[in-house]
Amino acid sequence: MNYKKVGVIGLGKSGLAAAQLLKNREISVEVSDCSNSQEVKERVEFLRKQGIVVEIGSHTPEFIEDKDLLVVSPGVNNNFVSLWAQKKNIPLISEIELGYSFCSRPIIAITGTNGKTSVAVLTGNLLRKAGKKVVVCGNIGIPFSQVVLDNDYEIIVLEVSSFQLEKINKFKPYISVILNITPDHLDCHKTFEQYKQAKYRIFENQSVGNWVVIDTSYKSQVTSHKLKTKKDKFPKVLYLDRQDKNKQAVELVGKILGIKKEIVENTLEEFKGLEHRLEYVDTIQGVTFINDSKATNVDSVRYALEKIPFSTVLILGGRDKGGDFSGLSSLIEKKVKQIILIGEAKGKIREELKGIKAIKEANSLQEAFDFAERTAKRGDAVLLSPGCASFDMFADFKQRGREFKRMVESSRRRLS
Ligand code: UMA
Repeated sequence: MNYKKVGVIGLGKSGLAAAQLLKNREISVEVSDCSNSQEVKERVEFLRKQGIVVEIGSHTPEFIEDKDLLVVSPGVNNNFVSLWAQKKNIPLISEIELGYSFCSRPIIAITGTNGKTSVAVLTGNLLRKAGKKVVVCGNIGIPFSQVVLDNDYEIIVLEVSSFQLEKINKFKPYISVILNITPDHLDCHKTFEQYKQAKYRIFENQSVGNWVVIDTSYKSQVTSHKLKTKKDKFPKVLYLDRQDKNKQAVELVGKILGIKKEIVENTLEEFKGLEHRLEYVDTIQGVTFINDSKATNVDSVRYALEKIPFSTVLILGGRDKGGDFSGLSSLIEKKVKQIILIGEAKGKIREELKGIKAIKEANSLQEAFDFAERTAKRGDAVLLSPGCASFDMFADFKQRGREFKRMVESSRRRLS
């Protein structure tokens, strides 16, 4: 890497890892975060001890002035920092692009609007069973740059988001997997088309010897990319054409890597699912409680409602990401007996679902839970599948899910 002074924008998990990786590679680095939170201050202290300069409280044009590269955290979007950088001709890259520039191991990169964490975890399990030293990282919670710094792996499974892909340059996985693309993050990407284009970037640098595993409905996208690329340079493509796409994706990755069929089957059989993703919590007095807090977009609520065999009291809402809830109308008619809305998106969702079902608004998750508990009858389910981000009321979807589970637990104690 030929940069003399790099700026890292955002000091969350990925910014912290990026700064440490740069420092470790003896590249001069400074960090800027717009917040003054306690969490940020703790990270600042940690970095300052290593001699890294950090600006907090706001981003300033002076900060970027002397930088020749900016590494932008995935959560930093449509920010004026990009405008300043554009004016000064300073390139911007994402944190996975930074990690990639120091990574010499093969990467299996997995993206998609929904199901990418499950496929990443399953792929990790598969490789582990096949005797490989594997690490599963990225959007799942462990920054790629951290993994590159630790350098303790032979193959990497990387869950990638559109925000990370939007700012790649040379990022080139050995296998790329695109599971599905449905509207999400439209508060940041502005249009669905922009979001899709960011996702397709996962294979733009791949070439002969690499593999693309992609939902068959994106065939035309692959074909047009092939036309742009010289034919002999293009990676091999395998299409996902079954209903159970997540399972098929893992099977195809297993096939590419030459892993025995029995190992693939065992891995799939043993998988118990993920926390916060259609997670069964308890059944109390005949009412089943399901935590699907990881459902942060409309399509994942659709998925949950399709799977759920019960008549459902559904808790929806949080911070809106630009999804259209009216598309859920027919499923809601069939499966939902009561909707309870929480968070900033209450008004918008009420408008989009007007006239469909009984809708109640609650001021907190606790209030929603109490009402759901009173409304649900034996044989029903209470489903937290918000279809929105959590940041208006919680630190993240995990905290939201844990709160829900705590409420179920206290209800269990009260009633038994
Ligand atoms: N910040 C600024 N300027 C801004 C905006 C934010 O300085 O304009 C600062 C904030 O004050 C904060 C930091 O940036 O201190 C937060 O950075 P971040 O939002 O990029 O979060 P990280 O902690 O670095 O976490 C990121 C991913 N977050 C996002 O993509 C929003 C995590 O994915 C990921 O696990 C982590 O890197 C490790 O790779 C989370 C996520 O919500 C789970 N992902 C989205 C999703 O799954 O839908 C894409």
